[in-house]
Amino acid sequence: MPTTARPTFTRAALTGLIAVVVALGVGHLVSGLLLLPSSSPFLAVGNAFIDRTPAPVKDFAIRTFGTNDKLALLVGMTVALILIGVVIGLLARRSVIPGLIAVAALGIVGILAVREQSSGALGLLSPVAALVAGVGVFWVLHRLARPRSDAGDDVDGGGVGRRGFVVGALAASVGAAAAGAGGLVLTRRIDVTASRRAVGELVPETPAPPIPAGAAFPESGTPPFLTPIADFYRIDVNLAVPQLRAEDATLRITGLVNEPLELTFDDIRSMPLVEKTITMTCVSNEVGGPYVSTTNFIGVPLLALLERAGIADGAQQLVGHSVDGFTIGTPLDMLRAAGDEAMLAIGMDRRALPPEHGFPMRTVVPGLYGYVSATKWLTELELATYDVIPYWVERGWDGQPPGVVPIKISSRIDAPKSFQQVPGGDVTIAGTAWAQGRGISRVEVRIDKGDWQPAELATEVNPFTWRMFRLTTSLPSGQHTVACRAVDGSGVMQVEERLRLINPGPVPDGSTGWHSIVFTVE
Ligand SMILES: Nc1nc2c(c(=O)[nH]1)N[C@H]1C(S)=C(S)[C@@H](COP(=O)(O)O)O[C@H]1N2
Ligand SMILES: [Mo]
Repeated sequence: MPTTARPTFTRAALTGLIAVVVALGVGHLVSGLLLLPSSSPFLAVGNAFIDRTPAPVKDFAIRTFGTNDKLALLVGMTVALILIGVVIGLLARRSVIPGLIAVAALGIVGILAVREQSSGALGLLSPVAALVAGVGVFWVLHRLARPRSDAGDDVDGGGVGRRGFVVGALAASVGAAAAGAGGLVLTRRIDVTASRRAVGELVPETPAPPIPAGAAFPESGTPPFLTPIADFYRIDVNLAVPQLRAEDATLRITGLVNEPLELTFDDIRSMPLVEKTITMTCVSNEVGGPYVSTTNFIGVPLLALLERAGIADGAQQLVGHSVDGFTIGTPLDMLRAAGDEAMLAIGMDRRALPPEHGFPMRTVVPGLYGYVSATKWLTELELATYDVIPYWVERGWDGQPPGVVPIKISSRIDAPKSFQQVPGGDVTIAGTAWAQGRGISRVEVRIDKGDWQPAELATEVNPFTWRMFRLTTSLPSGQHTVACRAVDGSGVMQVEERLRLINPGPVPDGSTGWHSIVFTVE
């Protein structure tokens, strides 16, 4: 009686859904037991997805969700997996076979993602365990879900009756939740917070000069000169922050060098440390966007370190490798141009780097966008020719001559905010400008159709940092449009032409255009 042997719609859907959830939970648990968080199939599939997202879409996600882009992806993946689970369950109402095949296929996707995202064969145990658990749970629940008539002559299935499915489904769900939670607890075990705390205060031998009082106009609406660490923009391709303990970290200097070098975190920490005030920017920052922040980085000069290994003839770029295999390439001539300013950084604000910003070590080359200079969770510095293609260059962004450009001159109005209503009387227009390496020598503001007027500039800290500006004027009530434009230290004017990153086409070396906003005076 094939019709009576069919599970109900709800039971079929739940069977697929629970099997998928159990698989993910078990995969996460095993990744925790192995102390290999990156082998969790859920995270690996997410990271594999990020790697395949075309740059414009990634850019859209960053712009739309900001630093919550990762949360948005995790939520989206969860919804998609729920739907996939339900569909798998419904596919298997007539026979268990298509369901088993579909769960196994999903498991194989997990295995492939982990193989790509996590190094070493051991990590494959996580998705394999997930596959086995998913298939097993699907098979058992599917049996329990069928009406009794079909299981009547079955020894173990026969006695469970109607409640068998409910009990089985509940047990599996609780098991999945416990496994997932167990995985979270175990991955916490290798959490780097303790390692980071143990680094303690970092004291530079050469401190950065103190920030003068007039370096920012927060009272007029600019950001503070030094960005609070919690507000420092974060951009990377990692769903889960890579966990690398300082005591396990080594930095290898390899490739076209006279003598490869290997240094521990402690080796670097015990070198004379220098501190520098640097403004970092992301190439994905749109006109008026937030991906620019300033901090006191602490570390050692990068070129001097490379010279200890000896840069061999023929080297064209420095390729930074991350613990997860991510790569960034910096043209050697641009690195040399940055001279002593380029750093191997181990701290911000006199504390070890926060995990999100690359703990325990990263590179920072002021004057260059992050994607060509600022490798986080750094494990290796490889001197190479341009035959080595770094992550973003492979995905269509500029990374090799003549493509690598220094950070473009940019300026942004911070106050008033777009569409803000401000009280009548004097109105202060305030903002931020940057052209790292060249500095800012002038910022002009235009109100409505008026002339460009020079704005008051904040005290310059150094040419590698941003510079705040403001202009106070009285305006009649009503709607106004203000625009700003900056001139760099060598007298070059910020480009007027508005080039967004995805429209009309990708601009693989940074947006341009004058920022303008509309606001209302009451
Ligand atoms: N390992 C790793 N390093 C990375 C990235 C990344 O995705 N992975 N992103 C780069 C980009 S695009 C930028 S703009 C900077 C951002 O650094 P922050 O997150 O500390 O601000 O890190 C760079 N270093
Ligand atoms: Mo970036």
